[in-house]
Amino acid sequence: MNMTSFKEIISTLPRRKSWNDSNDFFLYQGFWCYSFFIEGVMSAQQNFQSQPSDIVICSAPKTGTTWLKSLTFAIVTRTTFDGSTNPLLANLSHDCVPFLEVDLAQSSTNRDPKNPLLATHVPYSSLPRSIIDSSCKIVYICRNPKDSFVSFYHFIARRLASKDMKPLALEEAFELYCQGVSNYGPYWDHVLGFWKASLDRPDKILFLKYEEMIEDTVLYVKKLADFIGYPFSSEEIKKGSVDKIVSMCSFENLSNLEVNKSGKHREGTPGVIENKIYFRKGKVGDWENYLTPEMAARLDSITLQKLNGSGLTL
Ligand code: PAP
Repeated sequence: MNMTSFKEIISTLPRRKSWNDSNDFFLYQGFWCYSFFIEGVMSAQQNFQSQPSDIVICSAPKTGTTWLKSLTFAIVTRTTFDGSTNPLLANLSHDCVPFLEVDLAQSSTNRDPKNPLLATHVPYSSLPRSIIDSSCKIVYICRNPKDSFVSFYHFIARRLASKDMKPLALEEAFELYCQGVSNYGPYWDHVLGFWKASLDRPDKILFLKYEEMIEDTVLYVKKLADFIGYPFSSEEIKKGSVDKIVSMCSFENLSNLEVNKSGKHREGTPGVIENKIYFRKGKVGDWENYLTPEMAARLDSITLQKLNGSGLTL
């Protein structure tokens, strides 16, 4: 199938207003998404061939993707670059890790053969078959829905502000989020898909939580390195290699790099984004500054109900 057929299929899908007025969300295979990304997902589902050495970083938007990409990239490149030459110091981490539904949608080989990493926001059940079937590894990160919502709302607001546009009111976006209408949402379905798969296939999928990683980043960087097959030797641990990666990838360090203060991601394309928009506060619990107690209670109760019986808490 080609792009025209994808567009035709998308035009028949259920459609809702998104969080900004310019692009609608479409419901594809049970998740809401912008048409541009759905085209990429359809194409990747048709074409993408995974390699056994691939490491696929999966997440719903605004759950810690930028950070997880940085940490994973730093782990796999630690013997190639030293602390002053790592590409993460001169590039946004999104520019170091190809994005499945954009960069690899047309061709699986549109990537540096030395870099085993790729990333996607696609839900587990819609991943290209070869990712599910091959022996590649998947690393998933999730985050408390209240912080994730607030982070996403600000991301959209800042993006639109750079085009002199305004987002929906916070209350309206919140209503849509609670109904499951968010980019790649419903959020709970996204998390549960990977959670259940990680229980079924613990050797294939590492399931991480943003809050736990903030709490003990050193521990999780070691776990991550072990899981993806790049374990730290005791020599490296003694030399402080883990701590160096943790501090290089910290919010403070990355957000203060010149490239992340003034650079642009996908410059020259309609999807151009200022790098600084990917860095806001990097804190746990910032929702308290934006959600009323009633909103928080409503989201908590939806989360409890959706995750009921799964063994997962968020
Ligand atoms: P994406 O899905 O568009 O890639 P993602 O990186 O998942 O976005 O989410 C952005 C959030 O991660 C922001 O959270 P906030 O709005 O609550 O502040 C951003 O600040 C946070 N973030 C970015 N880099 C880091 C980092 N190095 N450490 C911790 N949090 C980070």
